Amino acid sequence: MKMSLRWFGKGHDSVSLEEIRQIPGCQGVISTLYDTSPGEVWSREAIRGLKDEVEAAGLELLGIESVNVHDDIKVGLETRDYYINNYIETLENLGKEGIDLVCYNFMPVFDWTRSDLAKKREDGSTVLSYDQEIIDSIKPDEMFKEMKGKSQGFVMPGWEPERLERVKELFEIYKDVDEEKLFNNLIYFLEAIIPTCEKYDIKMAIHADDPAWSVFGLPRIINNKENITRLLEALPVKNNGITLCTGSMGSNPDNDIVDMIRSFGDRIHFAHVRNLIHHGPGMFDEAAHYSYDGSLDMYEIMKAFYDIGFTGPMRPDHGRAIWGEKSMPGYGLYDRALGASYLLGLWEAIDKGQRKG
Ligand code: DNO
Repeated sequence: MKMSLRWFGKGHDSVSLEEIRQIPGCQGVISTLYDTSPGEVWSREAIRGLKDEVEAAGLELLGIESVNVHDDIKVGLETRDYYINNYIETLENLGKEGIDLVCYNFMPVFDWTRSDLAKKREDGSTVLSYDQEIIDSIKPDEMFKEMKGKSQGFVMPGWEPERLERVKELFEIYKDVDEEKLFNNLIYFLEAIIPTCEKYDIKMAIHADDPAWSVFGLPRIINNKENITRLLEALPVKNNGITLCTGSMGSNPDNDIVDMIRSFGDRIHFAHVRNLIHHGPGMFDEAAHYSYDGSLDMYEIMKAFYDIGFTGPMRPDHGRAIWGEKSMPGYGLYDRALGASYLLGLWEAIDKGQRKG
């Protein structure tokens, strides 16, 4: 396992590479070209620029999160082949620069969704939170405005202002896309790109739907063991893999994360590890990574990753906002650094315990 932190790039992130470098055991970052839009070809020069910048700080660029998929591909419009070709070109350029992990998602309209980005906890920290009742009471475009208002001035991934302008149009183009169609469009996309991934050994790692159920009536297909198994079996090659995000999958208490990790095994290429507290159906708060702060058992999760021989990048996912830090919601330095240290501590204990046993 390679511990990493997500980094949004200079000018986009409140956290610097120099700070990340000082987190013990953190080998690298997961980043993206934040100034590009879905469907655009990433140039080799731009990729190399990002890589050089990361390496100059003594870190490795361990993967890309995300190369976003254009909506025309998800909807299955005629124009999709054009955007798929662009995606392939981007993959080729990434491959030539030695990048071997690409995280992406196939969620319509919204990437992740929360009803609150700064819910106050008893200890004075704030966390991201989700309450289905609140979501049901707002319209999608209001949702965008609200997220923007609460994002501390940062542009959050998946909530870019240009998407807000198009939200009504986006809902319109997705209106005939049900789960079956979305799934078929995903397979169409993967069949087209996998040969390039195989050529450059790029592992595609689809991110779970967050939360793991339908929001605003939109279809969801990467939300439970059955659906993920269907995807992995539809294209049974290693490069068609997943990002196991404990927080997204864990939003639904029916999802047994430990079982999923053990079942998906070497098709997991990237791990997002965070904890959350379930409050009831469709209601949860994010939490500190520590097992006893939330509903997920981090020891069992880390043990499962250890047992499957996981060698890919792992990152502590969203943290609380603590110690007065101002950052993109969920992506401050302090709580994610605590999370990384805690997860590495669990890993060391599991590893040493195993070797003695
Ligand atoms: C939110 C993240 C997502 C994730 C994408 C992957 O914090 O987990 O934005 O990066 O869904 O494409």
